[in-house]
Amino acid sequence: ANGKAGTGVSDKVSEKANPEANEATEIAGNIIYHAKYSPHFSPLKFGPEQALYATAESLRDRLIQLWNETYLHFHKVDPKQTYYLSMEYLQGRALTNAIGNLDLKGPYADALRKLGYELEEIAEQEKDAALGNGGLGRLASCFLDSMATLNLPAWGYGLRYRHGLFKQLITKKGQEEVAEDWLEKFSPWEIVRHDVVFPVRFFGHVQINPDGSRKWVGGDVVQALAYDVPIPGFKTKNTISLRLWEAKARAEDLDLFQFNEGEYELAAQLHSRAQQICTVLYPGDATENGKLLRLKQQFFLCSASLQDIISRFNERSTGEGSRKWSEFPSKVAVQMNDTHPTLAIPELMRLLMDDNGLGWDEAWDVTSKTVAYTNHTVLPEALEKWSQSLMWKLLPRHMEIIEEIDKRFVQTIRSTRVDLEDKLSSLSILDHNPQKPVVRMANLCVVSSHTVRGPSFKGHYGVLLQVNGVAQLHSDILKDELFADYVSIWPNKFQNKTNGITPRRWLRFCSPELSDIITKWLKTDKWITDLDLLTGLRQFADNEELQSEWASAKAANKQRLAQYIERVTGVSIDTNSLFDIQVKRIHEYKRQLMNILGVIYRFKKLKEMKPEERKKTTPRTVMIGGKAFATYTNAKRIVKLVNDVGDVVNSDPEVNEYLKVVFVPNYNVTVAEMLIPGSELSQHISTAGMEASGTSNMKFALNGCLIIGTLDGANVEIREEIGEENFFLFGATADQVPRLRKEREDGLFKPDPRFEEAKQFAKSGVFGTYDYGPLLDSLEGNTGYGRGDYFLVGYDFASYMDAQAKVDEAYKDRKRWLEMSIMSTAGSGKFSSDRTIAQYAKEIWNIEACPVP
Ligand code: GPQ
Repeated sequence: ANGKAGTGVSDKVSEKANPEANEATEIAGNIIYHAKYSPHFSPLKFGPEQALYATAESLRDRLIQLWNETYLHFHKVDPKQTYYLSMEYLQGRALTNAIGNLDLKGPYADALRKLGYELEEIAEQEKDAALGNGGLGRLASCFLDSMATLNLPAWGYGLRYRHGLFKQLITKKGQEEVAEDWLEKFSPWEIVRHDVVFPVRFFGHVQINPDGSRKWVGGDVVQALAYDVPIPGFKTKNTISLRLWEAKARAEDLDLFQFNEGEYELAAQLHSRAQQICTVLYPGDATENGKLLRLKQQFFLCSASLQDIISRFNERSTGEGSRKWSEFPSKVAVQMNDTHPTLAIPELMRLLMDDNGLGWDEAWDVTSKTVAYTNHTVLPEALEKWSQSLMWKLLPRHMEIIEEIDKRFVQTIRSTRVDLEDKLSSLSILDHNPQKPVVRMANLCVVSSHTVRGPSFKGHYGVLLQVNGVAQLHSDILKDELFADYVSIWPNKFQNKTNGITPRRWLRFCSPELSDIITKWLKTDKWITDLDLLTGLRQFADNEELQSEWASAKAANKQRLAQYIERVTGVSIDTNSLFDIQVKRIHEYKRQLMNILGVIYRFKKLKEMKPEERKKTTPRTVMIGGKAFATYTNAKRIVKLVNDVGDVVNSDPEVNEYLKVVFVPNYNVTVAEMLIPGSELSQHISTAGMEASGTSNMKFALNGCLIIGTLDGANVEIREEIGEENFFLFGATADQVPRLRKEREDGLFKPDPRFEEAKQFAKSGVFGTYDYGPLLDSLEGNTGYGRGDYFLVGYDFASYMDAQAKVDEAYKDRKRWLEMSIMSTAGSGKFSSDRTIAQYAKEIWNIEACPVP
């Protein structure tokens, strides 16, 4: 297909003149036009990369058109609109998604063929936009797809990081991190808005005016410049925007005098300070604490986005004075994706009071009716706390406002709830611990987002319950534990919104084979936007014809995956073996260590078997992938261990027919799109109560992959939907965990002998010279959490191994396995992000669809 690579652009212009201009010819002409006139590359070459950029630009033309229509329509109708604030978006690639959502796959494939290329080959040239760390960022991206598809008046706001999540290299040392460079050439999808610029201040001080009003002045001011990434909905005109802010210094910030004196660095110091803000994605995932730069990033996102939101409100508003501002919550909903954008609260208060003259009560009323907060974790170390002194330095006016919010809250509780007096030290926003006074961001969110029981007429807010968790179990834990005392103050403030995933990217586009079979058997493709229709497959789950089609789609996806694995790791895997996958960020609570210990035990047993015994076992290929935070030592040791085990197992001629172990490097959205369709078993094995939801579990189930898992996060609901007979369950339940931790710590139970055997074998040196002692000792000794085996690997290992044995047995009965696989897909309808977003729209935001005619 590369035949024409290397030839010049002008050779193909004649195609444009083809009189029989069908859609494909027109598109081909368009692509050529961009290759020729968008001056990114020299015109002499039209290789796959040039073809990618030109193809993307031809699509961007359409997206801009649709985006303009959508924006004008929203402007005219002026509905209430949602603004999703997130520090992370894991968009992945955009080409296949845009072509699919615009329903242009056929014409684009034909057009590219005319130019000598296959669409898939061109799509593979694209780099992932990885402006996020893991589940939270990918969730935001799935949400955007659903908001557009449901025609909702909604926007995403984020930061345009110059470098996204690091690239993971696997070397002899284990994981190494390399800076990622998605903007190396440029991104063909973004549109810079030179007219959308807002000033954002840092540091400085608060000035008190003669009338008593306050103003934040001085310090550094940087410009926030908007870049819009169009987000097309599936088969709808509605195309919304992901607005990413970039930080820029002003021209006058360059000190020409100093520059002329030869003091180049001093002269440009404001420029370089501004530039730092969006240089890298903060590589934290749930457990890492922030620094000054991270706080700057958070405030930068909040301030720019709110100024933009307010200016749009002003543009569209017809009211005047305070009446106008009281209408703000009926036009604007701000959703905070975890506490990272919490500064939106004091910033909105500041903008309303200091820039628009509202009094405290008015500003508070507007703010608390506007913001809502989603919690994504109960891990205590992941609940953001900012040092008060850092906050006073960087954001003095915001600290005044936060103090006032806190003071009023504490006063109200003191005067109305004497019973909570002794709880106030943990309920208040400011923690005055003399060692380390901090601001507790989750508390700020909960106190500030009110339960609103306003009049429920069209265009106004109804009964809005404004703090939510991301799966039923997680939301219950929030209510019963983390936020229990707040529940006693505001019983109705808390609710659940179980996460979801977009069925476009995660089934329709990543597995066209399986999608076509589903459409054939359901006799409609409406399931793509109405995922509950998948239940229609249940009646055919034991139909042999469907099963055989299902099996061949799976086989094709396994084949494709095997080729990929061989290409990136050099390991050749048996496509008849059970493909067993665990991919997610590496974290002790996610228990990749339990997975690999199970593999080690399996390896040991296989070694001990006689050849004819081995033949009776179920051959497996275990794939593990994921990134470890750069300074998270135990996570990096786990990566190293998996790789070392793989090296030994895969080169063992006695065993490698029955077991292969592969570490899949650089796990990201695109790799997931390859792995998930080819999976047969996936592992979601976190310690119960610790994984807020999980979302890859939903993707695997949707693709007919069986789950081995604990009763944690969304696993609970997946099992409910697909049936317990189709789910390999094991492990302690969330309510047992505290007691078991105590017992484990006190040495009150003896771990399963298989656990001890696996651990000893791992320590014995069979897997190389690296010292795994400290890692394995975390399963008994001191983990830094101060208690041994905090994640209960030792406790759950026994039931885990038993469940794995059931998996081996089940896989031998191919017919039954296929039936379970079909039942998994059939029961996955609930986990569409369309369902999740429809619930947010109705129960939190009170917004309605606004389809472009
Ligand atoms: N999650 Cl707090 C992240 O990916 N990053 C974070 O910083 C926090 C949470 C995840 C969480 O661990 C998963 O269980 C969820 O499925 C996911 O957010 C989306 O809600």
